[in-house]
Amino acid sequence: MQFNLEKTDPESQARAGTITLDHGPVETPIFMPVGTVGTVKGVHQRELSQDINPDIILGNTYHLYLRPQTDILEKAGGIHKFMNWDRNILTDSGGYQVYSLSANRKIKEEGVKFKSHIDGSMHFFTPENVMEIQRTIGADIIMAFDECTPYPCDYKYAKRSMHMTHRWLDRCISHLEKTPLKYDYNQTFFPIVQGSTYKDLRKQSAEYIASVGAAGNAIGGLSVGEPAEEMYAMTEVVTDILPEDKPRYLMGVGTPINLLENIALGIDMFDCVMPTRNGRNGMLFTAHGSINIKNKKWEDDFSPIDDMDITWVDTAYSKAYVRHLFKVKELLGMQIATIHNLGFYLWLVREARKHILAGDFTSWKNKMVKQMDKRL
Ligand code: PRF
Repeated sequence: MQFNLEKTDPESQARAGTITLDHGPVETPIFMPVGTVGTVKGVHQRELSQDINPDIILGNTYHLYLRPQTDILEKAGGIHKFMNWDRNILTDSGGYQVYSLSANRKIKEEGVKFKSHIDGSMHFFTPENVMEIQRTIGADIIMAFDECTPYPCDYKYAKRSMHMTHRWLDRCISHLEKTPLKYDYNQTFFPIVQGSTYKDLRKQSAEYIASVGAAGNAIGGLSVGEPAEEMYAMTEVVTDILPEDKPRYLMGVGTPINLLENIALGIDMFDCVMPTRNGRNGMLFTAHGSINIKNKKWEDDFSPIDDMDITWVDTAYSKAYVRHLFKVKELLGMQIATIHNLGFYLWLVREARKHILAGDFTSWKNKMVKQMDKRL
């Protein structure tokens, strides 16, 4: 993997760059659509590649390990072939899903014992087996196995957990060195900063993570219920320390406004279920604020869902029609909302990139934040 930093905004820490991976270049800042179980829910690969057009999408180790299971992915020749996606993929390690989804999980130094949310079966994740699973899934970027602390989290727990995440990181790295690649392309490993909402812990964690010299670095444990201002304060502490010449990935973030504020603090990569999940619930994001398409006020509004016409669905369908689809629970409503929202998120990060390159990111960002902070 190579990272070429093209420009930094004069008035903020925002950066534009290009990450080069074996399944093509990734222009940053980037938003990665979430494809948890090997599908970006509700979108065909053709629509994803042609209409939404991301350079990279995300998959989840936890989910893929449970279903279809790693032996099937290995027989398929890896996740790209299995799901017919020939651009880049990043897999999260399960270090978040295991805490948020599974029941009866027991976290120990050795690893995490957990009960599947599907059938109640027992499983054990360790830094070592999670690296092997990610080798078999075959994503281009693979993540360290970490513990994502909840919010709020007491200082003592956050500190102990952070140190364990650091020890797990050492185990991930030494095991990866012994685990050969399964397919004919490279995999790049990203470690994850933790430390909850404590500045001193975040600083310590960022220094530790920077010291391992990985090709890219991630920030976890944020957007777990803390106020946005607290998230931004933590991002700032960490981006100040993480190396400038490596991409920085803020995991599981966030709203369109969160994206722009964190880009301003030096983040290059994001992923979040919000555009897809909220879309399936009838929430449409636009440059002028968010719309609850199920609202009665759209019943006879035959104007396009978004006159910006970013993806073809924006002007092909009226608000009244999409509201109707949601009301009668037709699949097409969710599909339209998903394509629209992902199209909007990708547009937003591409615009951010354009404005960083043009040198007027900060004034554009401030205008957009004000504009998007509305419910229509
Ligand atoms: N760790 C991992 N994945 C994550 C997170 C984390 O802390 C988050 C936190 N927002 C989202 N996804 N491994």
